[in-house]
Amino acid sequence: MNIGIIGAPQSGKTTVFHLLTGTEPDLAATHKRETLRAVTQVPDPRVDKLGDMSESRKLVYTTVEYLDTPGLEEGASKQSWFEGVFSGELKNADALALVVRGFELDGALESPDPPRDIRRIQDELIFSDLIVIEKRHEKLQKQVRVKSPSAQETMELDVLERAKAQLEAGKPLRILELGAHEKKALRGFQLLSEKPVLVVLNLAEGSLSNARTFADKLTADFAADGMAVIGLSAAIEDRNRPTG
Ligand SMILES: Nc1nc2c(ncn2[C@@H]2O[C@H](COP(=O)(O)OP(=O)(O)OP(=O)(O)O)[C@@H](O)[C@H]2O)c(=O)[nH]1
Ligand SMILES: [Mg+2]
Repeated sequence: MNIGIIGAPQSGKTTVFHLLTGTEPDLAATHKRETLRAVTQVPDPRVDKLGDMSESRKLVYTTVEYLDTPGLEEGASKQSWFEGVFSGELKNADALALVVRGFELDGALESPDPPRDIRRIQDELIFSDLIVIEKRHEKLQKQVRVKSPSAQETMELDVLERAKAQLEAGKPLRILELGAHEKKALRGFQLLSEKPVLVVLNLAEGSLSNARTFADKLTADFAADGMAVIGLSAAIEDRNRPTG
């Protein structure tokens, strides 16, 4: 299982990454615009038990691979972010953790506004998918003009048109109702707005007692987009995690 951690700059993505993977931050590398990758094993008492019972078989834990990405910035760097991380490496993720800043940060250009940040990132996912879908749609349309389409191509054309309309309306593919065959037709494109999203609302330590309330509010706002929300304070959790 592959999880891509995405979000606006300085939202706490790298802190969440270290928290989830149990890796130590490399202070010299902080804020370098690069992606980090780490694999963790999911402890599973059932696997341990099987291991005790049989010495001959090799038992493996489920592994989860996390990918930490640079923040999305407006302007010139947006293009490289898109090409490098976004459409590139993130494609393989099975799910996305969208980290949003809920804490005040010295020197930040904007005050925290989780719904704004979620919408911004979602719009990027949608925009990125629209480019892919339009390209394929155009190509297929040209093809069926010279040669009558197979049943498979007719179905694909229909799915592409529905996906296109969904994205143009600003809605993620996650919530487009598709049959099993239709889903399969889109799978190869590894579309970003189709991936499940868990919003990680990253709060200041002082707001933690209200984490539930904040998270419930966001859940209500984004349930229609098929997103789930959790509230935490990555900085505190990271400080408190067991070492060694
Ligand atoms: N108060 C508070 N600060 C946090 C929290 N999580 C992260 N920070 C701080 O926010 C800043 C950014 O954290 P990072 O984890 O580097 O954020 P990022 O999203 O990886 O940043 P970029 O990769 O530069 O986009 C650091 O100064 C963190 O100490 C939190 O839960 N509460
Ligand atoms: Mg980072």
